[in-house]
Amino acid sequence: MRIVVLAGGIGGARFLRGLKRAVPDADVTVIGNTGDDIHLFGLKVCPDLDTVMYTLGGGINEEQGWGRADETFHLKEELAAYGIGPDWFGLGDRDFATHIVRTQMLGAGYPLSAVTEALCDRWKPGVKLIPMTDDRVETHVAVEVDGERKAVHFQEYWVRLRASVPAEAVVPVGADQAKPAPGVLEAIAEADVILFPPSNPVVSIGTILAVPGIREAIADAGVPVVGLSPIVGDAPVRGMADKVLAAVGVESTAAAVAEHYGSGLLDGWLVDTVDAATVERVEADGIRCRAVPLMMTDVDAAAQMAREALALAEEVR
Ligand code: GDP
Ligand code: FO1
Ligand code: CA
Repeated sequence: MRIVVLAGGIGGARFLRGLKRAVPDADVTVIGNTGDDIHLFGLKVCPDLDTVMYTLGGGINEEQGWGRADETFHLKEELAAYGIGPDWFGLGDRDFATHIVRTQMLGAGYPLSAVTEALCDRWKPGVKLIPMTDDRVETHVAVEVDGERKAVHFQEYWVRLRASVPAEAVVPVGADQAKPAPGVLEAIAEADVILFPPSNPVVSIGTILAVPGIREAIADAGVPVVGLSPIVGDAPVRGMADKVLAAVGVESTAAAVAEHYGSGLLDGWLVDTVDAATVERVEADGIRCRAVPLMMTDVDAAAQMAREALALAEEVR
């Protein structure tokens, strides 16, 4: 079975680990969000690609959900001693190596997709991980700070400001000019099923869908497209998805997120059992909906979610 998954960071990665356990022999292609990418200290950092790679490769910091296990921060401390920032973004020594290799290869002319493949040669995530695009796309967030309206990089909004101010707009800068990376449209066209894991609908999956051609390819693939709600009990399970959903005028409910994707894109939608009352509303929108446990408390729970998603896909096929 060929499965295509659009993924952000933590939610996407943990779901993928469950999917791998549920269907070990499946051929899984992951289209990763690169809108979170940021250049720091002259290095290219790709948080969502790395979160997927480290989680599936066994190198992730489990508690945090991002960054490396068994990490130290000597390099960051040394940079700080030189007065070199930013100090608000935590890059560890082990993680730095990934960014150095990536930046070196990009400098030598390799596209991000080839660099990602090379990094995965070490981590062996067991999936084909492809960035959504080789072109530069950067998610910016319009905010008002001290009466002044400005756009900040998504990481500055999320990590430095901790999404403490309302997001007035979210813009994937460069997306309209970006092309899907090699292999993205091919994987979608050849898929037996397409899954949207419980990833951020705006800044993860929304950004991937903003690359011209990807949304259309999914809608035209003619195979079941099934999503899992990242909103449980009217709130994000973790992170601040409610802030960026508000920016695009979507309420933080499992049903509203399904409607945001729309029946033109989604065939099936899983909501958590606590949101069972919303199933009817989603089905009224023409999206087949089931309520099942959606908390990824461990890999087995994530694997069960993956089985439910694949079962729903068979129902709507
Ligand atoms: P990020 O890039 O690290 O923010 O990760 P993603 O975009 O892939 O996923 C973030 C989303 O995953 C957040 O909106 C969370 O609400 C959601 N999420 C995280 N853990 C869980 C879980 O156990 N169950 C569900 N249903 N959603 C989750
Ligand atoms: N998230 C934080 O909340 N604080 C950090 O200092 C931080 C550093 C960081 C470094 C590398 C990396 O791959 C991810 C990192 N993240 C950090 C996570 C990341 O910013 C978020 O998970 C996503 O980009 C949000 O979608
Ligand atoms: Ca992300």
